[in-house]
Amino acid sequence: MTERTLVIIKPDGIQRHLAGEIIGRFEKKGFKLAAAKFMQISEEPVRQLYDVHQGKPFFEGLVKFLSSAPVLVMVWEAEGVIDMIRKMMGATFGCDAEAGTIRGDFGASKGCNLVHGSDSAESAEKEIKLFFRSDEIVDYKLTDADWLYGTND
Ligand code: DAT
Ligand code: MG
Repeated sequence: MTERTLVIIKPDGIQRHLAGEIIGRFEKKGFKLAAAKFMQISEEPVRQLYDVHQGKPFFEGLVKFLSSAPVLVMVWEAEGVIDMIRKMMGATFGCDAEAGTIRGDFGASKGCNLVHGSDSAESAEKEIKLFFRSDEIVDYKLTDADWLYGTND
């Protein structure tokens, strides 16, 4: 089933010039970019994005970090995209993440981990709504979709 997921290239990803690298991985995998905004997020939407972590010791630091500098917020679309992007991101901390993943290849930190990706269909729906109106999500067809999904027979 076609899914959409929210991806954020976090402040460290932008400051370390890794936005193109991260987007390139998703493009080459064949995912469809459906929406994008370059912005500095204020604290309130960050609190909502991470509301499941409210009260944890790292929560306030996380809110400060995400709202401290510009980020690139995107919606990516594909069959099974939510789990595939989580796999491509790697484990939460760069120091634990497998080589070959975004966090494993480019990060060693426990705080700055380059990228956010929704962890379930429910989270994706909630998170996309925090940043995009439905008319900001672009509906179009990738011309190579049949080749990507093997439906070209
Ligand atoms: P993920 O980003 O892999 O979905 P998460 O949802 O568990 O991870 O946590 C959200 C963010 O909070 C994560 O990207 C980095 C930060 N974080 C999580 N656990 C932490 C911890 N124990 N110490 C410091 N920061 C943490
Ligand atoms: Mg998470």
